[in-house]
Amino acid sequence: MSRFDTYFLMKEDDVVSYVMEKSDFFPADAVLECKEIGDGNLNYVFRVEDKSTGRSLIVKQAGETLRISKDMTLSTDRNKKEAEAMQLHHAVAPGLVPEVYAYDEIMCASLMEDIRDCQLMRHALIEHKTFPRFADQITTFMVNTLLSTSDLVMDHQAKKALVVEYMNPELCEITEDLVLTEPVNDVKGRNKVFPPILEFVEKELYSDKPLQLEVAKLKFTFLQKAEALIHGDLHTGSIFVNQEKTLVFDPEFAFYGPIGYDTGNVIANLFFAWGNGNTYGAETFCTWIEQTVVEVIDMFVEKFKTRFVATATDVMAKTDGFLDWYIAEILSDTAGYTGTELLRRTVGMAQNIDITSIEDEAARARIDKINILAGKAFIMNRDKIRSGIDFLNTFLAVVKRQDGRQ
Ligand code: SR1
Ligand code: MG
Repeated sequence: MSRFDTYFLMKEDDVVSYVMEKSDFFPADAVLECKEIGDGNLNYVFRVEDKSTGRSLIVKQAGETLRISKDMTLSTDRNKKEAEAMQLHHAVAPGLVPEVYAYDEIMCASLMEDIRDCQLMRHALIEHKTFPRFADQITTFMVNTLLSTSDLVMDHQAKKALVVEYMNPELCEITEDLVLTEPVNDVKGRNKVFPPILEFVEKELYSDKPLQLEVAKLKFTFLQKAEALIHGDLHTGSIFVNQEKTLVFDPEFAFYGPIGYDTGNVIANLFFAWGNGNTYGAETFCTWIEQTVVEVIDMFVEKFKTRFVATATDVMAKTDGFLDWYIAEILSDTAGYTGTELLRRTVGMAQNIDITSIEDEAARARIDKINILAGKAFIMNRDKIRSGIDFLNTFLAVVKRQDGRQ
């Protein structure tokens, strides 16, 4: 009989006993120290370190209520699918995903590799650090995980089995509400609008009927387009980086959805970092962000084409013109979900510290307005945005217009 035979939410001391009992990662004489280091909205993340050797691992446990709001509950076994998705990603994108050592169905906890030599990308970007290998590595991650789980490559029956296996209704509903409804229609009254821009949000989001129609279409694309096993929450808080490496983790929102949801999240979160850098006059950093936006889109397209030629199996997908049509659809979705992410992190309940850490009221309001207008431009013009430079120019044109008005 062990006290870990029944689920409970662990504290730091519990986690020390837990790893000693449940894993052989540490020797019996290890001097273990545990610290809760999670800063996400959902789960508890513990680093356990052997002080005598410096070896460490991560324990991630799901709580019954969410960290962001005790009123929101989710089933605790949600982390099982996340662990499986990480293992799948680790297999198709080696070197770009931390290793999962084990998943415990009772404690709803996974034990995984601790990436000590990297920094959470959002924190690094707030320090205005640049990462020359990021565009190359994140596009390899996305192309490998997305293309290889799609109907372009997989046997269609095997792919359908994965669609069933990765049904993720609870987590998808969070996205359907928080990202694809509430930014333009605050039905649940949960939005957190920065007070100085309340009137602006009323006019630009809550009263804009054509925008609401386009967001409705993007919501139904998200609900219905089972294109690939997407990460589902690919923002800079789900990525570790250093000068050599990029590692993607936290795929708890993974399900079969539109490829452009992942690519769009990456692009929007680069723009949040730009907003912080621009506010504080970090010019070299902003130039790097701008180049990275262009490179992420263009490298994604190039690698997608190359890997398609090497691995596509569907005979009709090899029809002349099909690949170009398919990529244009992905880019349209990418632009649309870049837009919804820009909107939801600005007015929704789950915001980004890149922006919320801006203390000067006028500076914060300026960036919020830019992100709202850019979000709208990406959504409304998504069928015309077809290259990396189109993504960058869409954003910079809004910055120029908005700054000209002030
Ligand atoms: C209620 S969860 C809020 C947000 O945190 C996660 O990281 C997802 O982005 C989700 O939308
Ligand atoms: Mg997360």
